[in-house]
Amino acid sequence: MEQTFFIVKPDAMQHNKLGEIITIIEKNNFKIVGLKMIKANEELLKLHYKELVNKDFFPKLVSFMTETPVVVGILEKENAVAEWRKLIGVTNSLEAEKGTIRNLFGTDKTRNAVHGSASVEEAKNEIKIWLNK
Ligand code: IDP
Ligand code: MG
Repeated sequence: MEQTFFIVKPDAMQHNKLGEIITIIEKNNFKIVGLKMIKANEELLKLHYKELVNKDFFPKLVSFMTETPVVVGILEKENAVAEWRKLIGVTNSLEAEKGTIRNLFGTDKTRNAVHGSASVEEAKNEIKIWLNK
C-alpha cells in the first residue's frame, strides 16, 4: 500500500489542533502506521527542505518549524501521496480550498498547519530522515 509522510507543524500544535487533524486523517480512511513527537532542528530541516535552503524565506521557515515540537507520521492508503495533498490543500493557507486542513487551521504561506510529501520518492526520503525507517 502506498505511504506518505505528514507533519503537524508548530502553529497547529500551538492551537491545540493535533486531535482534530488526527480525526480528519482517520475519517478520510488513512491508516496511521507510524507516529512520533519530535523537536526539529536546523540540521534536520536542511535535509527535509533541501530544495529550499537557498530561498530567502528559509531562515523564517526554520524559525517557525522549531518553535515547538511537531508530530510526524506515516499514512497508508491507496494513492496516499496525492490523497493527502488533496486533503491538506495548497501551500498558501489563504488560497487553500475551503474545508482543507490548511484552510481550516493554517494562517498564511509559512504557517500552514501541516506538511505532506509531494511524491512517493519524497515520502520515502522524509520517512528515513524523521523516523529512521
Ligand atoms: P508544500 O509544503 O506545499 O510542499 P513547499 O514549496 O515544499 O510547499 O514549501 C515548504 C514549506 O515552506 C511550506 O509548507 C511553507 O511552510 C514554507 N514556504 C513555502 N513557500 C514559502 C514562501 O514563499 N514564503 C514563506 N514560506 C514558504
Ligand atoms: Mg513540498
